[in-house]
Amino acid sequence: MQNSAKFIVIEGLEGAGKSSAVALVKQLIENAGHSLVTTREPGGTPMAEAIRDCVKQHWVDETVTIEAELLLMYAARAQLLHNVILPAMAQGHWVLGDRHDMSSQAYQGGGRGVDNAMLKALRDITLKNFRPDFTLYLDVEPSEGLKRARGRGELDRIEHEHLDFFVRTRQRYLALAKADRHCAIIDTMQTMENVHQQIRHEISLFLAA
Ligand code: Z5A
Repeated sequence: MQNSAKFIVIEGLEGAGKSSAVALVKQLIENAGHSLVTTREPGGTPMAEAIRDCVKQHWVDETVTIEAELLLMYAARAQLLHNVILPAMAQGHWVLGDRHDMSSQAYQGGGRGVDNAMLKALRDITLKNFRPDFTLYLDVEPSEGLKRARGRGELDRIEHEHLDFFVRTRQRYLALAKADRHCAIIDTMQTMENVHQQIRHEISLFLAA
């Protein structure tokens, strides 16, 4: 029997509404009769969660280099892919990811200015030909996203970046999302109810395809 397990990813800036989108998509996929494993990046295995803490925390008297941040993101992704995502899919479970490789393309590529050749090399080493079957990119204006994220409490190291960083990250996200025929863009500068309605529509199209 053909294994039709799918990998779906939710992407977007902080405050885009990924957390509630993950909960909604999980419900829709499970209602369609598929068993589902959810993941988050960086994170999702004991080692990858330790990397998550490492990249998000503030380091006093030490600059976190762009290279270190980049390599840590891919180290965490390798752990998650080989220990969770691929084994789950091999058993027929669908996987829903809160962030994946598009985050590195957008944050490290767009935000930090890492060049495409380096990103491609790391992606080739880490993922080979593995790609999401479907991505929902939740678009938010950076100032609004940060306002929502701030409303939730203390900001982590990356969230402390200047607005410009998030503007570049969003530009890269939009360029990637528009170029990817397996990606739908959801405008989240509207009520949560409308956002969820659009998500339902996109997932129903994906399930029917
Ligand atoms: N990162 C990276 O640089 N490179 C990589 O390769 C990867 C990640 C994988 C991970 O942090 C950090 O690592 C992230 C990117 C970087 N850094 N930053 N900055 P994370 O996983 O904790 O990600 P996050 O984006 O910071 O999570 P978040 O702030 O929780 O975002 P969210 O899940 O999209 O937000 P939310 O919790 O769903 O919503 C935030 C609030 O807004 C909440 O109170 C909602 O009720 C509210 N909200 C959401 N939507 C709406 C609408 N439509 N209207 C009004 N209010 C809303």
